Amino acid sequence: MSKIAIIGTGTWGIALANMLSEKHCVKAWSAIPEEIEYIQKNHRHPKLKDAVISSSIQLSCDLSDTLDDVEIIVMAVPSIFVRETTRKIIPYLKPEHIIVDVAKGMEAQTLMTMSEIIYSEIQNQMDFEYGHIVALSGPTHAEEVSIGLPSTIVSASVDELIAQKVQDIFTSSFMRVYTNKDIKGVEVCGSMKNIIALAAGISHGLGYGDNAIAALVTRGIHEISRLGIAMGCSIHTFYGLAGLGDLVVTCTSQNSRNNQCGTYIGQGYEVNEAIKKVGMVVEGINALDAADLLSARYHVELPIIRAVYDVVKFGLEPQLSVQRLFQRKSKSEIPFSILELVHENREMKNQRGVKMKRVITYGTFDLLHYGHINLLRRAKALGDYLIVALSTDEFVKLQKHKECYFSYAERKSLLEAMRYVDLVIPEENWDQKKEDCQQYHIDVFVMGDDWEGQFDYLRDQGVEVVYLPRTPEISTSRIKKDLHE
Ligand code: C2G
Repeated sequence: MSKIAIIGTGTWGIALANMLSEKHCVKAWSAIPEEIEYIQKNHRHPKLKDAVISSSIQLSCDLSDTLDDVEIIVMAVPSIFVRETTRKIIPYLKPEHIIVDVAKGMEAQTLMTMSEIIYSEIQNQMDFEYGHIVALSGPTHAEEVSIGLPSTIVSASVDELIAQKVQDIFTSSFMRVYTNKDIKGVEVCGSMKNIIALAAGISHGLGYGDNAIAALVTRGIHEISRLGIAMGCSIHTFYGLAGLGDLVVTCTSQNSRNNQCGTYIGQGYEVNEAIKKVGMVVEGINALDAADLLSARYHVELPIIRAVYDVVKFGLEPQLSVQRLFQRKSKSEIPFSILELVHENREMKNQRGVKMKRVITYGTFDLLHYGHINLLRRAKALGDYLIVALSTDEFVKLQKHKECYFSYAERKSLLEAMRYVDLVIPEENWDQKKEDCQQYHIDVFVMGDDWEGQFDYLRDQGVEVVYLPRTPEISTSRIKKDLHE
């Protein structure tokens, strides 16, 4: 039995409260007294017509009451209120609390995800582990969860143990929870898929059929995953429940507000009229500015998202926007980034017979300099094929506690331009080396001798481990220091 506070009594907050109240002690808070009174009086939520709200849920408008003596705080307010609501809960927050964010969105001004917003607000006031913030996201319509229909969801945190604790708490007779450490990927999915759902609604409103929906789901998840990979996320997240799963359920159901809103727009309603007719927050609209900025920052084309942006922000005729999509240059279905991995794996397998020696090395490679190049040149000379596992932005920030000047995408493109480097893959955590050496059939593992002895364990799986002398006088931090002076 856990003690849980739900902040926000919208449909999703109340659906979760209903589910959690089966096994746990649940309190729920709203800033709107009328919402609380309606639920207390009717044991129903105005927008969850089929659900009977459990009377064991303690409802209140008093934050100190709701947050008193709880372990889990569920942030269930719309994405645009997450920052201010976090400020409200900080006075009652303790380091041991776990915050579960269920709002899906990205903040355009900062390009922060919900967990990053929560973390940044708390960091200003007290020490708090980022790993204590969990993104809970997946194909879960509140209407269905509120009446106990079978559902699945993802509990994402950089701290696996915390993700598992939330997994245990939210697992119920009809809710199956999966963990995922790629919280950034889960949150990018959660916010961007709402825009594809708007597109699905517009398609529906234009009278198009299931073929168009299938195209939007398939190309939509591809679009979002390319953005996510450029942001250093794991592609597996995008083809999982928080990505493809949530996109399917949002694009194919009239329960989805984004779908409903898009349908009205496709039928010719003005955007604001369409939002008013839906009568609830349409997160896809709120996510458009962030999506546009992310596309520019990471140099990733997002054609469907761009088409929705033009309709919603510039009032472009929906039909015209669809025509533009269909007039785009024809292309291969497998984008280069995935092709390279598929192709390289095939190459490696084909060449294995002729003893193609494969070498791998790991690093941040920020402000690429001749010390790095000396290392990469000597590493390549030890074999025929060099893979560089490049630290993602997330890994650098949260595990190496450093800030990179260049983003993952920029550092990756610099390395890929180098003659010694054959393939660049993401380094997402300290512990992937063993698995990487297996997956990529590695013969030689190379690191600078500042890491002497740290990776000898790889010898147990038949990998030759080589530490090469560093180039002593140069380093990224030295460059930054000298430039600063
Ligand atoms: N290097 C070097 N000479 C320098 C600077 C770096 O030989 N003057 C080597 C390092 O020893 C390392 C590689 O270049 O092998 C990449 O350096 P960094 O980007 O600083 O890598 P680091 O941050 O140490 O990350 O899991 C392993 C980590 O990802 C390594």
